[in-house]
Amino acid sequence: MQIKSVDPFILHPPVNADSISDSTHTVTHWGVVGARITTDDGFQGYGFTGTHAHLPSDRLIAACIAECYAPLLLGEDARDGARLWWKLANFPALRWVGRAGISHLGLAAIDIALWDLRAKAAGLPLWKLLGGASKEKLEAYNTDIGWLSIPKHDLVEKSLHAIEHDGFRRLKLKVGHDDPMIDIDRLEAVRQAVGTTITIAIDANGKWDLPTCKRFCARAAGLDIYWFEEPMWFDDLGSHAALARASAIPLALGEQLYSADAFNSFIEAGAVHYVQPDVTRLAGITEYIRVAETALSHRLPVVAHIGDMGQVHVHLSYWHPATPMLEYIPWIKDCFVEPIRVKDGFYARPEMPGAGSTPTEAAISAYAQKC
Ligand code: 0YR
Ligand code: MG
Repeated sequence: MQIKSVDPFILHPPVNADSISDSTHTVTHWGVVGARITTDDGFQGYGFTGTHAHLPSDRLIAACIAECYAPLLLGEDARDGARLWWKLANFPALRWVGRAGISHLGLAAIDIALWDLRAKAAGLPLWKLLGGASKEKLEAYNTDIGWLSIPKHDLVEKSLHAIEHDGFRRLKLKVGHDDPMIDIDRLEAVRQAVGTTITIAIDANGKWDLPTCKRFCARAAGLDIYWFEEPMWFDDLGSHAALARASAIPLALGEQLYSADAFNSFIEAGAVHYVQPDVTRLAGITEYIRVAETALSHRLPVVAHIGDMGQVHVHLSYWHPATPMLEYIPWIKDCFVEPIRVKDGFYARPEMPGAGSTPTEAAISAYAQKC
């Protein structure tokens, strides 16, 4: 399986609504920025990272794939995934300019493509290549009903529809207004409408500070919040450790952490309860596995963040024994040969060989941008 070519691609499919907002940003499209790796025996592996579909920065990732990583991969054996990850992650000139950010997102795309290749060559879905499924059914929790751009009345309607029509039992709502009492009011309305049996998690996308979070958590105490995700600035370990001590609401984070080392710090400090690695940010599946295994060895649940909108993470979640559920945002699924599928609140298990990362010809012709 000698690597013959490494080609970048950029797709910009639209999100489900005209636009959606969380506490930090508004998006109209999702960026699928990836690598296609071809081998001499005719296999093609695809991997990608997820972005806000900002073409200038997407092109930086594509250039990193084509100009920095491709020359290091040509002629290599695609079966040597672990060795190649180390080679790319530790190439001195690249490590000098980026152990996070653009180069890391590019490495994620390449690592996923290499796993996709190996799974296709083995004739197995990724979860099977990794060692088999740890569960019969994987529950989905719905994030797509809870954007900050949705007014309170619609938030209640959408929550009820997701439960009664689509069979979800778990929801996640965005929070993070300048006045946190607006968020309390929205949460109270949803909790009252859905009753006590539905799980409600919340996500501030890093917006607030420690005093705001303490005040918010005291007011939210009766609402049975399943977890509070990214309450404060992503790298602020001390404040998360302090909030974990001050509040009974469990903390979730990880979608902005770039390395196993960063997760280690949060886990060792008792600053995270639900560990949320993301292959699209963590330089791929190889580093994700390190994080998930560390979390399991600390007996913490692993609930991936889905920068890939679930295509790869559904495999990892079916496989990893510490994963009880997976986020659901259905923006880009129809771009893929085997789209993620949720029925009655549970993910269908993918069965095609590969990592679920192969885009369709139709998606490429509809959404491709010039690299
Ligand atoms: C919107 N999921 C998140 C969405 C997501 C973002 O860009 O993808 O809110 O990163 O926090 O839990
Ligand atoms: Mg989040």
